[in-house]
Amino acid sequence: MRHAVLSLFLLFNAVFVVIAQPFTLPKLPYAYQDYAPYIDAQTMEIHLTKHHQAYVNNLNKALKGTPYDDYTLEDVLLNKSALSSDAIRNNAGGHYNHSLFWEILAPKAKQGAISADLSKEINTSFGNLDSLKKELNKAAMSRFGSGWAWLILTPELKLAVVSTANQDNPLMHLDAQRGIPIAGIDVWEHAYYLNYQNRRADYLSAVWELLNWQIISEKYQKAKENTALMGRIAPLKKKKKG
Ligand code: MN3
Repeated sequence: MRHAVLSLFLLFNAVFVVIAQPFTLPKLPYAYQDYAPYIDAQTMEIHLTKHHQAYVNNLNKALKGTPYDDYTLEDVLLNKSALSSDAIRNNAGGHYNHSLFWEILAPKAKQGAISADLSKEINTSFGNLDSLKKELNKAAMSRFGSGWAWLILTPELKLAVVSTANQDNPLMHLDAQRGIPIAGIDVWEHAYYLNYQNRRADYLSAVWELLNWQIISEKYQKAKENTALMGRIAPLKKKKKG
């Protein structure tokens, strides 16, 4: 009997671990060629099946045998000790950031409308959508080297535009404004080099043609309601004056 209980316990744990990890590559919601002409099919395919796949593989490898090997992706990103490993930090960020990026992109015909709620909040925070676009593009253009530009919801429940280096993101313990990502734009050269070479500005204009504001609105709504996650993200400490 004891054996049976123990076996059942081990089986349950094994099943649980399989569900929690390892992480797997998500599927794109549309076919590679559906994002053209804004992002070409080859870039989409390489970006997903080579770059993103590598983050997934290396994340699973980096977590194996660590205390974090049954953590959810958010738990890893919020854990300062886990992120002290560059391999975990870079690849957990890479997996999270790209998964979000694929979700918010859609071909024109499949894009949904922005919600009244998010639209109102954008007007309050930035003036209008065009001003938000300018600010996000500025964050993306001024990111030296590789990184991301983000629209986030801060712990004060305000919208903000931030930028992070490499595969960092605003959920992490950074010495910067933190928040739940609502939208993110990948400004690594691998995201645009085949079609746009060094022309990051042209690529950014193209990305704006692919943003699915219905999904971004849903992400805004979910972030607002996710008080558990928000409670784990500390507000940015004000720098002492003087
Ligand atoms: Mn990328």
